[in-house]
Amino acid sequence: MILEILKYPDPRLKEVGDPVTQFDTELHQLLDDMAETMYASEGIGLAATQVGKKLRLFVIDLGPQDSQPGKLLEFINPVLSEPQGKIAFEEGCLSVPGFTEEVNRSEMITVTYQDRFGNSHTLRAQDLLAVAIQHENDHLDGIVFVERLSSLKRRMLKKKIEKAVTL
Ligand code: QAP
Ligand code: CO
Repeated sequence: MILEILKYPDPRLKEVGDPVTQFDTELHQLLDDMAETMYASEGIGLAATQVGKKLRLFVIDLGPQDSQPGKLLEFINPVLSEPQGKIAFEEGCLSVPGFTEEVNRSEMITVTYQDRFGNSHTLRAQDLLAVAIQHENDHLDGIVFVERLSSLKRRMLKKKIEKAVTL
């Protein structure tokens, strides 16, 4: 089932997600629906916050990467650590459609997370995957990339978004 994606500045995008405690069929249905919703919108990442679920989980599929097919990744209760390096990346967001802006992130991070069955994993990620994980993890803390911009860029982007909304 395709879910409705909340659009910035919906106040529900500011809610902080609760840890997932039940690794049941309801959780699996939500993960499946989020993947379907992400693919239907041609996104590469979607967090539960963006579909109005106050839970700490997100899905990512970067699409085909150096002649490898795309792979769906599911992250539940992620915890980020060991940031290394810096990268400026032109980010977009399914909750801010039609707008992109360069955001500063760590180039490399370690993420410890659970899969849909509750098993724990650790992954060292870099470049686009590291950026995607940081972007989606922000959603779980109620942060949209717009809030990560310098004050000047943030003011300009917010103005552009307001203008587009009221058209
Ligand atoms: C987050 O972003 C992300 O404006 C996922 O019109 C951002 O899926 C991960 C999208 C940067 C890694 C790097 C945006 C689709 C999708 C739009 C997305 C749009 C249509 C964004
Ligand atoms: Co986003």
